[in-house]
Amino acid sequence: MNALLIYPEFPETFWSFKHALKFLGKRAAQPPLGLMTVAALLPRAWKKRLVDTNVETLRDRDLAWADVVMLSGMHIQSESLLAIVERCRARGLRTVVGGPISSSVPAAELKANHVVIGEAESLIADLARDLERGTARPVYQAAERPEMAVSPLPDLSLIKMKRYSTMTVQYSRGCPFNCEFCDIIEIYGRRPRTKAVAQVLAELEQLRAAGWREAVFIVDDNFIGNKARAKELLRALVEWRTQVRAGFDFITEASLNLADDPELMQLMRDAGFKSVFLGIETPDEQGLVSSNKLQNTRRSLLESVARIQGYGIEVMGGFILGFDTDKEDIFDRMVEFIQKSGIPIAMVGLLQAMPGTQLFRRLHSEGRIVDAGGGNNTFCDRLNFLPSMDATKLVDGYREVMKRIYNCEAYYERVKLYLNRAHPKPARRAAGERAQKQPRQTEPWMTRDNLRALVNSIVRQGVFGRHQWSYWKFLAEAATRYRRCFGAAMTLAVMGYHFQVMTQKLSKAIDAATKSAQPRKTMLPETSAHIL
Ligand code: B12
Ligand code: SF4
Repeated sequence: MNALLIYPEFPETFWSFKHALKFLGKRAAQPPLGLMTVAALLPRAWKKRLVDTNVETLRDRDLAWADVVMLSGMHIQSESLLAIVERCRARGLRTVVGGPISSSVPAAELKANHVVIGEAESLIADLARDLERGTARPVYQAAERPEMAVSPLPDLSLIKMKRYSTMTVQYSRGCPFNCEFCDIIEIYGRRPRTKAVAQVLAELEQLRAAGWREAVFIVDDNFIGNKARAKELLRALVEWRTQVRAGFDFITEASLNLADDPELMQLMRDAGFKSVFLGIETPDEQGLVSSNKLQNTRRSLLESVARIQGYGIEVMGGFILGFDTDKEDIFDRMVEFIQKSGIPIAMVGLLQAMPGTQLFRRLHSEGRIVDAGGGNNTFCDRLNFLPSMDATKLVDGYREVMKRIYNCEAYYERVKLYLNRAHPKPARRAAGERAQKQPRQTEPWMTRDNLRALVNSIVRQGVFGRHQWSYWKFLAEAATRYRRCFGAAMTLAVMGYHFQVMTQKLSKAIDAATKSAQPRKTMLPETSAHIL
């Protein structure tokens, strides 16, 4: 069999990082790890090719080569995915769709010959056999969530590595918490399943052998879902980094209780973790309680963030507006919190009721669901449910929050606050005191890619940008006050550009949506029953 694996295109969103990636000469942030894993699970005798439409064009001759097309994707990729399925159908080509989208969109709506719900490890052998025999069923649903020990080394040979800014490795799936709006726990479960240390090291070795030296994203739902196992891996990573002298920087996602464990934070720092994405959601305690985000309650969120930053780890934050508990002061409180947090990359989104979640079920039973949503909560101009606050006020308030936090001055203030915490100036020595030998914290930043990004940044932001004065002021400070962490400062300046461009686009999208707004009806219970 000739299997063509296709990854559909993402729309332009805050998460696409499109406007920052241009500076680096990259086409996408990360490769499709799901399809690379599926490819490794398919029979050896099959021939495989992968086309990621985010970095290359899907040509008719690719389709002509294939016996079967296998697609993966998130809910947000549905437009592109459906267009590809349609293109295949027109040629009479068999299609299989899997990935998170199949847990959010009813199988019939995906229009594929076969839909796979769940993780491939436990069902791919049956699917491959049935495809070979021509007896494949319309829907395959994994009966159980597989242990990670059976997850293979992803097939790295299928991707064009240089077109991505970051490579990915998955250590665990699932998260022990129970946030009402979360679909992670519905798709991947609440018991964190981890790979063995040797499996992770083998994946890193594979990347190293292929010449990768840039950042690696550990794409876990919650890297510290099982703290004891995470520490075991981190100790091994510290040792491995020393042995191979590999300059991988790591990025990951974790829960805020990371701040409660100094040993864990120290190990992450030692293992080369440079940033972590945390779901903070809201500065309003009532909102956290009502959405069951209890791990973020009964603490100072600001202090927790600062503690993590103190270990030299940048915090990226996820924030949500639109909880039933939100009052009209939530917008000011959100801006104030984000400014004080020193979180440069703040992903603020409108609450979205993702199909299959506890939130979706509750709102549905209250007759408040409007539609299944588009799978994107950070670049959206409307809600998929009836909120308790007036919907127009909520969307306008969201737009204002984005404009205020991505205003150039406000953004650079946060970057500086973070840099001060993560890279404090060495204390001045008293007269006569001898210098202590400190471990080297700064990595060589001036690689070819980074130099190119710096030049692009100076041209686009400093020469043609709309906020030249703020940019030059920041650049001057980065080169003087923050020269020991100049690389981190300039990387964040480039990221800021993406957020400024996207905020302007968001504002226009909201204007257009407000003008064409129609009265909205809620879904009838029977129309949504299949995705509850
Ligand atoms: C890394 C990551 C990203 C990366 C992009 C990665 C990429 N290139 O695709 C970044 C950070 C950019 C990102 C962004 C977003 N993401 Co994201 N992301 C992830 C994360 C953490 C890991 C993805 C991964 O590599 N997994 C590892 C692989 C091995 O797992 P997998 O893809 O699920 O594949 C397995 C199965 O699904 C199945 N399978 C997959 N494909 C196929 C195909 C076939 C044919 C078969 C048989 C089986 C099969 O088998 C595989 C092996 O078991 C997941 C969470 C997760 N646990 O997966 C969220 C996740 C995929 N993201 C999600 C979301 C919502 C987003 C955003 C829309 C967020 C937002 N609020 O706007 C954005 C959109 C991106 C954009 N450009 O606009 C959701 C998707 C929910 C859904 N139902 O669609 C997830 C599940 C997390 C969540 N609930 O929040 N994301
Ligand atoms: S901590 Fe994050 S991954 Fe875990 S249940 Fe809550 S939202 Fe989901």
